[in-house]
This record gives sequence, structure tokens and C-alpha cells, in this order.
Amino acid sequence: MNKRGSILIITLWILAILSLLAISFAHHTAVGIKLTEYHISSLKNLYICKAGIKRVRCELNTDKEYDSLNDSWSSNQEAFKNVCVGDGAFTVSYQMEDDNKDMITVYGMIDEERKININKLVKNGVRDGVRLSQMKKLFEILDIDTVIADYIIDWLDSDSDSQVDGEEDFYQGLSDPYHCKNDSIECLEEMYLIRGVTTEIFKKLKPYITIYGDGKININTAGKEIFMSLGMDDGLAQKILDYRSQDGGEDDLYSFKTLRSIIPNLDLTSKQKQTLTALIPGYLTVCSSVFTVNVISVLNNNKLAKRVNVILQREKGNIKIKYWHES
Ligand SMILES: [Ca+2]
Ligand SMILES: [Ca+2]
Repeated sequence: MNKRGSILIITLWILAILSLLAISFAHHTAVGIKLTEYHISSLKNLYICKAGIKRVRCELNTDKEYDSLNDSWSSNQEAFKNVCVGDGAFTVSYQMEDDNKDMITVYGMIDEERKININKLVKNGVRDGVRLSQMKKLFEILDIDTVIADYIIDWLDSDSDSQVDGEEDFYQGLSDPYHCKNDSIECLEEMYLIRGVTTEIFKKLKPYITIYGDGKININTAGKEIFMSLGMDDGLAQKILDYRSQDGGEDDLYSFKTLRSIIPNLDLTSKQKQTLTALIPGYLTVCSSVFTVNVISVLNNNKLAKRVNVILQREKGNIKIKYWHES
């Protein structure tokens, strides 16, 4: 091969190597651009969700002395449905069953005082008999084996003895053993660790139980199952729901504004009056302080969305974040 031929081959090799380098560089740049776009969209979504939470705080701060399903935090399409912010929009909503058992979307938040606080089943490390029987009543209504309420008590109470059958022994006997907690539940999903709690049972229970609040049920927001679990008969629970469902106009006439206003406003039998008189001091309230907020943001230009779940606690005008989860 002559000298000119060798130079040609070397030049071709150099060109080939440079082309490969250029292709590889272009590929890396394209991946880099895509990643940057993703991070920018993700950040925009986060701030749109944060705008949604600002709106939520605003609605909670302008609220009245009592809390009911007629409040602006509870159901408010104008404030919470597809609200445009910057390059996207947020929605604050949740799904629930209506009276006909159909799933509906509500644009607002859930107050935790419409549910039973399972941590209150135990007081100072010892079972609370009255609250345990209320919990068992709820289990009966939901068609769940009531022995699971005893297993929940054992998970929470400070002793290691069980009224049903062994507690620590059971957890130590598992193929992957762990200790019985003997303390409060810090996250509702922790219930999966409790004996007998299956996915099916957890899903059934979830709308009715909480780990927040002082253990009192808000008579303006709770549903029939909860009222009946407190010991009310079907008729009394229905009277409360019927009273609440009347159109009270701007003055919200048919929400209970104080505990004292409950009995005089209902047409009760003497037994129903007796039941309410016993429940009012320790088990009922007209105020809510803890709220579950589900915010979703969607950008205008693509399908990338973000969901933020937050638990907010309102205390004397201050709103604190108790839980924050992004997905
Ligand atoms: Ca026990
Ligand atoms: Ca225990």
C-alpha cells in the first residue's frame, strides 16, 4: 500500500470515530434534556399542589365556630375543582359512597372527626370497655369478625396478656416474627401488622377509622354506621341525618351549632333522648380539627400528574401539617 492509501484509511477511521462520538454525545444530550424537562414538570406539579394546599388552608381559616358538611372546606367545586394555576390546575377531592351506595366524587376534604379514633380504644395502656363495645358494634355493622377488635386492643394495650388468646406468642410464632407493638398506631397502614387484618378488612374499615382527633365524633359530619356504632338505634341515626339534610340556606339552619342544640332540635322518644344525653358529654362534638386533603395537579401540556396527601390539624387558628405524602 502506498503512503497516500494509508493516509486515506487513517482519515476514514478518524472520521468514523468522530461520528460515533458525535452520535453518543447527541444521545446523552437528548436524555439530559428529557430528564431536565421531567424535573421541571415535576417541580411545577409540586408547586401547583402546594397552591391547592394554600387554598385549603384559606378555606379552613375562614371557617365558623362549628363544622358541618355545608362548610366551604367540605364541598366546594369553585374552590377545589380543576383550579387553574400557572401551567396547570389542581383538584382537591375524594371518593365516597352516597346513600344509594354509588361512588361519587366530592370536591373538598374529609374531617377525621367523622370517624372512630382507634387509638382511643386504649387509655393509659388499658382497654376502654365502652369504646371497645362501640368498635365491635361497628365491626358487626360492617360484617367483620369482632375478635379482630380484641386483636387491635392487644396491639395497643401495654400488657402482653390477651382476653382472647395469646398476643406476643402469636407474633413470635410467625414465620417472620415481630413484636406486638403495645403502643399507639402511628400510621393507619400499620394495621396490616395486626393479627387478622387482611386487605379486604382494612379496605372495609378505612372510611370509618382514624388515628387522629380527641375521640369525639362530629354529629354534623359522621354517617349512619358511626352513629349506630356509638349505640344509637336506626331511627335515631336516621333522625339526625334527616335533620341535617334539610336545606338551611345561607344561615345553615340545620347544622348543630352547639352540643346543647342537639336534643331540642330533634323529635325524640324518651329512650333516644336518654341515649343522646349519655353520649353528648364524652363522645360527640360539633367541631372538627383534623382534615385529610388529597390534592392532584395536572399540567396543561402533558399528562404528568402529581398527587399529594396531607393531614392538617387546625388548632386555635393555626394549621399544622401532621402528615405529608407525595406520589
Ligand atoms: Ca392485651
Ligand atoms: Ca398488648
